Amino acid sequence: MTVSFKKALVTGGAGFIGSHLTENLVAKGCRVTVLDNFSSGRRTNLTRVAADIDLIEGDIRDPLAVERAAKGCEVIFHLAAVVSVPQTVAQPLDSARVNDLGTLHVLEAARDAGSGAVVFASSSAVYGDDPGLPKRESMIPKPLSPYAVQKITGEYYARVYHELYGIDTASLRFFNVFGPRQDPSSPYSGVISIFMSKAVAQTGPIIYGDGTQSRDFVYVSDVVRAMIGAATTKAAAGQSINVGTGTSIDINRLWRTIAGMAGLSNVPRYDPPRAGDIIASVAAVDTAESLLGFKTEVSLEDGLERTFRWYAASQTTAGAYSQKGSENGD
Ligand code: UD2
Repeated sequence: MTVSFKKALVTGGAGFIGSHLTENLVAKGCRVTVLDNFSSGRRTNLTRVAADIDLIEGDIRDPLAVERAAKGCEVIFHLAAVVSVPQTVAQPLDSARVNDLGTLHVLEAARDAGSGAVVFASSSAVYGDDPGLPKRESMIPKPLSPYAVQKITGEYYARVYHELYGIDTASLRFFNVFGPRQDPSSPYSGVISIFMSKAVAQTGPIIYGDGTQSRDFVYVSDVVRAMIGAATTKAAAGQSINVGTGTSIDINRLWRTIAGMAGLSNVPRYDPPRAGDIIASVAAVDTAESLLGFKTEVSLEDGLERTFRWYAASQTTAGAYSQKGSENGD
């Protein structure tokens, strides 16, 4: 399969999701520029495509770096961000320089370069603790952290750039994304990456609360398909669209499934719930279906199997996923 654009910029292309997107675009014959400051991204994530991409070490806080990276790019995928919620809580101003101003630099660079489309990586965090389920794009955002405020702000800017300047901007609200290369090194890393690293080390995890809280886990290759779909679908312009599966699993069952893959019968340790933890999260998927014709293809079981295999293989190759806390922004 090919894509209708020849040259794309991926900001944050050395990160977990960005590197999968970059590989997929390269495989489709697209010329890709990656802009990353390696604050949480890693060069090794791009090993397989290193010879095929233009890799620029630069920061989205620097408007000239973004402008240079965007030259000639028909499409921009904007994933670079401070991705740690606790980091944005500790440093609201510094994180706003990246997540708010950086996003504006990307949108300006798109305007300057004459890019036709920008796909912005947003988050289900914008829904906050709204008890309504499933989470619908029509719900009023209830951000509970600087991170969520910054994501909804980016969405509003993206929409305004569509309305004022005619760029086909689309914001995708990722639910709980998982897959190979997700970094498990911080306590706030995605729960699947943490459970996987525990399982391959043959130890039990910590479950916060009673483990009945549930999440909508979406496999990274499906997220990549949604991003490419959003870049090439006119109907997505100016819209905010959930990217999830429409189903959820609770944390107890998630651990039992992963433990089963590792042949483990460890009982997890139960600690008090995390402050601000929400009970349930699941995406309404009809907007993605109707606007993008998008449906997830990888089942949770398949995705977990693929992810488990990757963590198991990484453990034997010099700790490929072990990472210093500082690289994760902690
Ligand atoms: C997700 C996002 C976060 C923010 C938030 C908004 C990820 C990785 N995080 O947080 O950035 O957008 O949604 O709602 O996508 N848990 C354990 N043991 C562990 C780790 C986690 O029990 O070792 C629990 C945790 O308390 C929570 C669930 O697992 O109930 C999922 O945790 P998470 O950090 O993967 O994701 P979430 O939904 O809290």
